Amino acid sequence: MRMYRSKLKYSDVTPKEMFFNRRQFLAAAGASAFAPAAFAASPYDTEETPNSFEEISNYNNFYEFGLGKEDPARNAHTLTTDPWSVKIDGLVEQPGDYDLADILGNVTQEERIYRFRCVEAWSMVVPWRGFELAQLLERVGVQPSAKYVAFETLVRPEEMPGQRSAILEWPYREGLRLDEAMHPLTLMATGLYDQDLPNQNGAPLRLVVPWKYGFKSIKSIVRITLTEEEPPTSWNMANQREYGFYSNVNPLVDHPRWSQATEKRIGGGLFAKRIPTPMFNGYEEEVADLYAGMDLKVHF
Ligand SMILES: Nc1nc2c(c(=O)[nH]1)N[C@H]1C(S)=C(S)[C@@H](COP(=O)(O)O)O[C@H]1N2
Ligand SMILES: [Mo]
Repeated sequence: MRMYRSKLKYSDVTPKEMFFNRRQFLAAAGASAFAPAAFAASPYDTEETPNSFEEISNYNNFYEFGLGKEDPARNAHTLTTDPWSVKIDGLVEQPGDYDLADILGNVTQEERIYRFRCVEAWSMVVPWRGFELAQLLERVGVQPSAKYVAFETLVRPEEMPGQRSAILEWPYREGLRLDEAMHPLTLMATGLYDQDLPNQNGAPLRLVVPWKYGFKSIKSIVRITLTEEEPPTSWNMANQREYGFYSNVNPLVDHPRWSQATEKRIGGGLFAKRIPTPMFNGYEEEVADLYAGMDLKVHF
């Protein structure tokens, strides 16, 4: 039994209380002879206080549903997320159209509380529910020549009003190097707090790569392709100078138009102090090795 299915519902308490209760519970459980391992917090959980469900689901970037932060919450109810299937193709042993239920039936989901840092310099802390992307890639079998993973969002202009104009080139695309995709921090999220993802957060299946700027965490995924070459990605295609393929969170490399040294935590109120942005968004210990020997100013 995982935390998100526990009897104490997140909705019963504020996120802060929940977080505190859980830590207390863990401390108590740890002292007993039969500590329920399934309740263990992920070693990857941040200690920072999660944002509320309301904050996470009402302040979004999802250009398929408009440019304003409140547009996705207002517009994304039109998206049909069931049935849903994901085409997995390219350099894989078992390519095919995988039904979402089939994907979820062959992975282990868990809760992960991650920091989330948008390239626009705002941030949140989100309790995701999801599974490690590595589990899915291992299941379909990655061919030895594969070096990258490309992702695509659904194209369905009838349900996605933003796709009726050329804000970006649709589909929204993202990509990771294979070792980044296989990293245990890299999550495919299906929910947040105790429920399925709200449409505006990328239902029914979205990527979460917590050490990279938010735009790498592509939403409502319908295609995953293993490739040999670095795949084209939406924001890099739109503005190569401002958005690199890597887009690792880095307080030392400013965006050409603003500093990345600090961030505004959503929900902090009008007069909240900006907080410093840590290297790799706080996941330096886990991921720095992936970039050993690389000049992070060049490969930004
Ligand atoms: N398909 C798609 N995925 C997307 C986006 C988008 O516009 N379309 N926006 C990205 C950006 S810029 C951010 S910051 C995050 C926002 O995720 P959230 O709304 O769940 O906080 O989604 C990313 N994934
Ligand atoms: Mo973003």
